[in-house]
Amino acid sequence: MFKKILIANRGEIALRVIRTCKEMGIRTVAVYSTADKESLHVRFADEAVCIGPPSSSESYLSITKIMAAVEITNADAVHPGYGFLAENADFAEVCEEYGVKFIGPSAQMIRMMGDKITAKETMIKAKVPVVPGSAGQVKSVKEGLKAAKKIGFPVILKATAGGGGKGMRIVDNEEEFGEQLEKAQIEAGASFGNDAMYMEKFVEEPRHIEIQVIGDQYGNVAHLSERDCSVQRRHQKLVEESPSPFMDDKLRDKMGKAAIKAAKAIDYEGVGTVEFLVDKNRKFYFMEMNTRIQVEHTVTEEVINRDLIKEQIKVAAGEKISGKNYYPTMHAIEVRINAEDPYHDFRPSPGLITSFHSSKGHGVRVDTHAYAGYTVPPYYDSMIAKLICVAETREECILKMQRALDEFIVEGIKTTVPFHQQLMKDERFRNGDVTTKFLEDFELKP
Ligand code: MV4
Repeated sequence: MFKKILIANRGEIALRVIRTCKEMGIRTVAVYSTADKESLHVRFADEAVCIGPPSSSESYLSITKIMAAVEITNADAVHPGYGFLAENADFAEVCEEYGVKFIGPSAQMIRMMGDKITAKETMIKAKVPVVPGSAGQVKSVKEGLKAAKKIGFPVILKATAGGGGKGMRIVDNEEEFGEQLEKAQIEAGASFGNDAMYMEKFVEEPRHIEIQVIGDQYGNVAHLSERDCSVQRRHQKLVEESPSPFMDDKLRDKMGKAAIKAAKAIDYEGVGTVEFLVDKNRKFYFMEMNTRIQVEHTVTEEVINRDLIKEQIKVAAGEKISGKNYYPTMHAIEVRINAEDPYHDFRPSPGLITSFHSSKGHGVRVDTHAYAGYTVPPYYDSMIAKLICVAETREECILKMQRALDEFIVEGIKTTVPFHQQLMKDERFRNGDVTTKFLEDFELKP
C-alpha cells in the first residue's frame, strides 16, 4: 500500500480524499494556491505545499509545480481528484516516468477516451451501442452533407477533442449544414487546438444515465450500477441520483454489461464512468467515458454502501477486485450547492461566508470544504458543498432532501439552495419525468 499520497486538487474533493487516506493509515500532502491557504484541505492534510498564485494555470494545472511538490515531499502516489489534471494524459505520463503512481488509468487509456472519435471507434469494435453517425471524422462540407442526409436531420456535430458539451452544434437541415460545420470547426480549433469533428443523429430529449465501473490491474471489471444526471443546465449537472427513476432490472443489466464491455475494451484500470444517452424507447447509446472519479460518486457510495475512494486507492495499489457487480439497496439524491445566484442566470457569487450551517440528521451527508468565515475565491469552480440524502424510496428521499435544504443556511453569498427547494416541489421532477431538456422549461419563481 502507498505510504504518502499527494492530492493534486482543492476544495471538497481534496478533503474527501484526505479523509479516506486517514482511515487507511496513508499520509497526505495537500497542494494549494495562495488563494486557498485558509482552505480545510490544507489544514487537514499531514503536509501542505504552496504551489503558486491563484491562477489555475500557475498552480493546480501546473505539472511542473505539482511534480516539484511530489519531489520535495517524497509522495509515492498522486490522487488527481476531478477537473484540473484528472484527465490529462501528459500528467499521467509524467507520473509514470517519474515512478510515482497516478491514481487512475494509464496515460494511454486516458488518451483513447479523450479523443472522442477514437473512443467511439473502440466502442463500435467492442459492440457497445453507439449513436448512428459518421464513420470517423467529417472532413468536408460535401462529404458531411452526404452523410447527414443518409443519417437524417437533425444531426449533431461534435469535436473529437471536446466532451461535456463543449464544441457541439445541432444542425436541423441541409441549408444550415455548411455554415454550422465551419463555425464548429473554428470554435473547436480555438478551444482545443484540434478542429476535427464527427457527426451523429441527434437524439431528442434524451436522459443522461451513466454507469459506474471499476477495473483492477488484472483485467477484472465490475459495474456499480447507474446514476441519473439528466437535471443539467448548460452541461453543468445540478442534481444526480441513484437508482435512476427510469431504470428497471432488465435495462440495468443490459447497460451494466455494455459498460463492462466498454471498460474491458481498453483494459481499464481504476474507477471510471461510462456515460450513455437513453431515449424514450429505452434504447441506449455510448456517449463518452470519464476516466476519473466524478463529483457525483457519492450518490453511488450511499446506495451501495462502499467508499469509492478507498476502492480506487486499493486497485491503484494493485489489489484485486472481487469482480461482482453492486446494486442499489437504497435511494440517494445529491444536489450541488454552488456559490451562484439562481435568480440572476446562475452568475457566480464568490465572497465571505458570514454564517454556515449545514444540514444534519439521519440519512443526510454533506461534503464540503466551506465553513463560517471562509471566503469563496472567484478563481475556481463555484461548487461549495454537495448535499446527499439517502432513504429507502425516492419519495422519502425527496422529503428528506426538502427537510435538509430547509436547514442548510449560508449567509454572505448567494447559493443554489433556493433553486433546489423549488425543484424538489416540481411535479415533473417528483414524477421522475426528467430529460436533459427539463431545465430549459423550468422557471424559478421569485
Ligand atoms: C448528444 C445529444 C443528442 N444526440 N448526442 C452533451 C454533452 C456531451 N457529452 C454530449 N451531449 C449530448 N450529445 C446525440 N447524438 C444531446 C446531448 C446533450 C446532453 C447530454 C447529456 C446531458 C445534457 C445534455 C444537454 C444537451 C445536449
